[in-house]
Amino acid sequence: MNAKTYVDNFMNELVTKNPGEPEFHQAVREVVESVADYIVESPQLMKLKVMERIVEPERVIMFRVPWVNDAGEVVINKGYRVQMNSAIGPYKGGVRFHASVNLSILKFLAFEQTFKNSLTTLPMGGGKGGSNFDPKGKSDMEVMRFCQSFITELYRHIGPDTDVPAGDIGVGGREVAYMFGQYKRLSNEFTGTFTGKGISFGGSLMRPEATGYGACYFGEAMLATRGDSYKGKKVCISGSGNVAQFAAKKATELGATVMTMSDSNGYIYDPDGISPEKLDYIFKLKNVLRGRIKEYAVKYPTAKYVANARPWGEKCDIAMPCATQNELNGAEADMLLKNGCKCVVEGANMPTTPDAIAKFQAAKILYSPGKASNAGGVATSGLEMSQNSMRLGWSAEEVDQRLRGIMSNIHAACVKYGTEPDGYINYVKGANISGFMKVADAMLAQGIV
Ligand code: NDP
Ligand code: 2IT
Repeated sequence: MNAKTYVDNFMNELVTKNPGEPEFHQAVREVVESVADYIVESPQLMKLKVMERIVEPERVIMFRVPWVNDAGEVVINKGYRVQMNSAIGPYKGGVRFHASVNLSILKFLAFEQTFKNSLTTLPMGGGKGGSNFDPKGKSDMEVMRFCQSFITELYRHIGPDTDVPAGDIGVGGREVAYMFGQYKRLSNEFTGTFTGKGISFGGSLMRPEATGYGACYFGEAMLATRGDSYKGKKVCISGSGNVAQFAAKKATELGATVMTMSDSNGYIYDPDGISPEKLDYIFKLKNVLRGRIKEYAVKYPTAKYVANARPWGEKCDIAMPCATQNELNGAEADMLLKNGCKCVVEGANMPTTPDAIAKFQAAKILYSPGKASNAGGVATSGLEMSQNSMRLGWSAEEVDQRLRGIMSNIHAACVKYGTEPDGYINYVKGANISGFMKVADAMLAQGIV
């Protein structure tokens, strides 16, 4: 069978078996297209149906999350944990609280996580969980009660050697702490079952910074293949949450100027660049005041706020989508290319649509998929697990050194498996093949499970 026929047959069957899950289909198609050549040449992978098994979650837990809001009303949300693949380690991956959360989104994220975790070289399987709970505008006590109810069901399915959740959209230090507190109470154990914990109770230094910093380390490695760097570059960032904030901080430290940040209502563009002082304000605005990005343009009137728009029409050398899936489409890719963008580094998971990726690759600009360039977050979660197991903590410098080493190794793996005959590095192919090989190898060894 040739690779194209394999992909067509595989995707037809996947879509039939998993109707109404467009994000999951999109994530699977990308990986299957990358590894098809490799699979059709391996009788073992074909016969033992490794890819067919990888796309079927080992287990999906879906549950009711009832809680009481400050007005005394009963609210019911949906809770999920997708335990995708444990071939190379316990399930590992974040928890997302966002109104849009559904099974398709969590399956795509758990699927991506499986290959991302494999790329980190650390022993972690793939998982993802979440709820359609919307933390915006909720009081601390409402968030706490919701987290406690969520864990009252989930605690029986997770554990330090079973499944280790962490943060994602809508889940940061506050939510992880509330979930950890309830988990500890119900399990009567103090173990490293969550990562992204507070420093006073087993969290790793540098975990908050890790995803954004790691993305910039990866971007530096990409630019270095063309004798270039972040220095003197204009960077457009989307999002203003955990990943976006630390991507902006590191990009600035590396000598770039950050021009934009955004949230789901719009974006700000600062013609003078977001200086370190202005970025401090964004950290406070988002993490302490829990405000909206438009307030930046009120505080700094030389900046503009554009409602209901994304930042990709602004001129930049480097684009870092750090908000959510499918937030950069083909028309926006055309605008970035027209404005001279040379490098796209994904901080979010699957932020670039397939047609936009194709445009970047056809133009031969540097483009990295999130599963490679945002892997620093989960890699540092893996380092938090190691520290918890050893019952000691490393210094920030030590964690940062390890993070740099891991990002550099992931980059090298992408170069090894993704370099095309003309020398262009196809990071999508490189990341997918390299991530897949280790998982497939472990699955072949473990029999039909
Ligand atoms: P946060 O909740 O801290 O921030 C999310 C940001 O993205 C906010 O600015 C939010 O705006 C914006 N956003 C969320 N949903 C949408 C949407 N539907 N449309 C437009 N903007 C949106 O999350 P993180 O920074 O942790 O996560 C951002 C991305 O990075 C996600 O794709 C996540 O999966 C990925 N990621 C996160 C890692 C981590 O360690 N946290 C690790 C690897 C990847 P608003 O406030 O309006 O919702
Ligand atoms: O998408 C991701 O890699 C994350 N949200 C981080 C997962 C983790 O376990 O740290």
